Amino acid sequence: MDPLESGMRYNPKRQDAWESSVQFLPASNSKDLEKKGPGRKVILAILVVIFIIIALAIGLLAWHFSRHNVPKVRRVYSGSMRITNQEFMDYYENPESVQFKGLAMDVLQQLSNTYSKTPVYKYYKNSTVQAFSEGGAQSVVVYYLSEFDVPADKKEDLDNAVASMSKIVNQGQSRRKMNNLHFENVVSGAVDTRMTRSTIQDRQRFSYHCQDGQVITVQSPGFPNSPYPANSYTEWLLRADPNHRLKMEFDTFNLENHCGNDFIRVYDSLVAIEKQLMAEKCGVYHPTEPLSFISSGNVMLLTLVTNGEKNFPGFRAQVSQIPMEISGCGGTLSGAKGIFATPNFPSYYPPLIKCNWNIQVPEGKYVKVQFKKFLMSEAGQSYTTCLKDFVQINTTRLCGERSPSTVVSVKSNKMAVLFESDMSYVDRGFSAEFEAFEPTDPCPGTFKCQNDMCINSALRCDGWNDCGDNSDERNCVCESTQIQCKNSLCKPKFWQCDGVNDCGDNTDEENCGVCQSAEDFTCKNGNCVSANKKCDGQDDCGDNSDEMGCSRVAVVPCTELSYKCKNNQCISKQNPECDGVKDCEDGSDETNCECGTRPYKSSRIVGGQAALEGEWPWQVSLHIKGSGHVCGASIINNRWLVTAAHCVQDDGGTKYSQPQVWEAYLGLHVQGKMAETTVKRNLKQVIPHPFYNDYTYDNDIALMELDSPVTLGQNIWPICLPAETHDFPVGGNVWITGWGATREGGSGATILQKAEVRIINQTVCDQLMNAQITSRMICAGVLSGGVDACQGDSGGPLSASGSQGRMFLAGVVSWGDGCARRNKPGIYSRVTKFRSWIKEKTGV
Ligand code: 4AZ
Repeated sequence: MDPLESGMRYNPKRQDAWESSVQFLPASNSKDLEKKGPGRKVILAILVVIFIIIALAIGLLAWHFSRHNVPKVRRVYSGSMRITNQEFMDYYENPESVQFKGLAMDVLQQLSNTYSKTPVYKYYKNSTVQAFSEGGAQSVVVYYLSEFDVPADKKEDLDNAVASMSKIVNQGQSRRKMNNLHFENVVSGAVDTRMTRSTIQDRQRFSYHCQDGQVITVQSPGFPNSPYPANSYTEWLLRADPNHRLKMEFDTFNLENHCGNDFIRVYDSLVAIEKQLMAEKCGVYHPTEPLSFISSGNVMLLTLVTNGEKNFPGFRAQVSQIPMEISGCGGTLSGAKGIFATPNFPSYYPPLIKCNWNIQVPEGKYVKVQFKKFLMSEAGQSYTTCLKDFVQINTTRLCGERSPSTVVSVKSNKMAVLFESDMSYVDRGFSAEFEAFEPTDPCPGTFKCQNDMCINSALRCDGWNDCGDNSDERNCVCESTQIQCKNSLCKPKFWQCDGVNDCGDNTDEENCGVCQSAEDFTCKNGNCVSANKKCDGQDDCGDNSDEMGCSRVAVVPCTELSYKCKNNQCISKQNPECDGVKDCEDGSDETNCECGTRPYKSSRIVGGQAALEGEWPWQVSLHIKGSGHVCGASIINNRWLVTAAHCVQDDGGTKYSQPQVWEAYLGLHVQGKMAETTVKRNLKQVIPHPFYNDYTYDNDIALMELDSPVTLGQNIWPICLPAETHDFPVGGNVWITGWGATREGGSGATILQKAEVRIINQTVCDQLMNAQITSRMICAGVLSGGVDACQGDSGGPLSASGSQGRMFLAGVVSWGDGCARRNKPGIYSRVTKFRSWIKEKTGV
């Protein structure tokens, strides 16, 4: 803001006085001026000078006051530096000791002197020494916090001044006095403002020093008996003996999912310095997904910050000291094949580490390395130059996240692999496999991709990018079942017009609408209307499809596509249920939304098909008493399950239709292994759909009522039922889960399995399945084969992610032509078609 301008605005009274003084000016009488000659001119000149002086004074005052009106903000900076002319004493670990206080006072004095040499000193309030640690030979590291009250518009100047503290300290020291402390390695910067929130009421600090063989447990306040407190800041200062590192391993981690609210941070320091932040975490980590951190030296800081919203169970971690020499960091690798990984993989590598692997394969062969997992992401990293954490082979640098098809080869039998991490942010690193290959035949019996990967030859030209660089799909002659993309790729015909750009150049999604003109919009009912009629508030199509998905949610006539609110008004938003936005006037689209969320989501690291425990908390295993698992089912509230009608049809001797023959296992992960959270229930009633057709599998859905309600929780939780008008778009990704056969004719899985498939176009599916698909069915699968539901999965959920990751029950596993065959998708009962029947029978 311009200070003068604001001065005028803020001092209207002065302005009035100014105007009145102008009226008294004798110069207003021009005749007088003429008569008296030069004498009057002098007076006039004096008056003008006075006028200017007063104007300047007022302006200056106004500016002064306006400066004081700029609100001040509190800025907290953290820093650490090495004092190279002090020897560390154990007393320095105790802030109550005389020695600590003495050295702290000297540090603060000198710190204040240092700030006094900067233009930001006028904003300086005070500093506090947080801790000391060993700094190597004859030196001590000091960790401190400095507070400033700075006008909001000067914040950046202050940030810059503090960030360049090392320069200021060095300049100051060239003129240092004999008994001054000598500072080096200054690291400083602003503290994250969430950690200095004014709402924080509860501050706690714990300090531990790990001894050899000792394991220290750190846990969030109240753990495990109560959730962590609201509006709190807790820090754990952790130390190890010199020449050791700290390892912190979380065995429980359950925080709010939104890091803006509650989060932990791990620092490679004893004070919260951004430049030495190793990681920030929130949400839930599954016990099988290891979360552990290793420091670069003998200190580590853990902080927990919470706000006033929702408090979760919290965390527990074990802290121990490990030798500085860390295992798995580099070395010589020889032989024809072998594996290696970053230290602490699959958990986080330490900061400031450098590992060199020297690979040597038999003479005459060449060597290649395939990175099966590669996670090296960090804020501020450029993925072309990779200057922060990286892997280097010859001149090739790799960083960021890379696909498992990343292969690097050298034309030699020797390869040097270097891995380096910098002082901030750590990730999980890589696991890699090296292998020798014949220079003349790099992929014996298999297909060689351009990126040097070798893949099964049968995967060539199958429409799938198996190499990762598409080289297995180039130069193919398309089969009659495939379409030729403009870019020369071949893709299965069934992928045409499914809403997914499979070709990469959109060939498969062109000319999909029935309307000829490019200016026309193709309605869902096949009508053509002018494209500019879309979202004009009028139902031009006749089925409202031109008014769906518009940014403005409108009340529209009720059709098959519009969502019906409880007050019978229909709105134009697609899938508005439980999306966090109140779209209906009566708010009914956001009621009964305690569903479809899950504590664990599949992470980047746990691969494979086995689900995580608790990842699908609505999945049920239905057992016939005495004979084990038969079908799957889904929890829709604390009393009701949805399954397939074909699971509950009497069959010879077994009365599957009778509730007493069944037992339902809720919260089960491994067949035959009841966990603490698993609940077994008998059934009160079984209600198959009245129109279930045993021959066509039409209306293949049934309801089951438990004999008593279950307590809902982390591992037992309902899935959301979609509204009748909910749209599961073709090409959309959905999940199937179950303990069914892992291949056609095979036996069932012990651990709950999961697989991702796509919704398939209804017409295409009907063609593929010999015209057996009714509107009560929905098809999903992977048309190249290999992924599908199978025997034993029946009755289980087809889960589709809605907005905000909430899961909706799109289908119930029903039938198929074998399992996982090419061009034979899985067929599911379309739950939207049964929404009112479910409501009628269960009230859900
Ligand atoms: C079954 O027999 C079954 N491929 C379930 C699903 C599928 C096939 C068979 C779909 O329960």
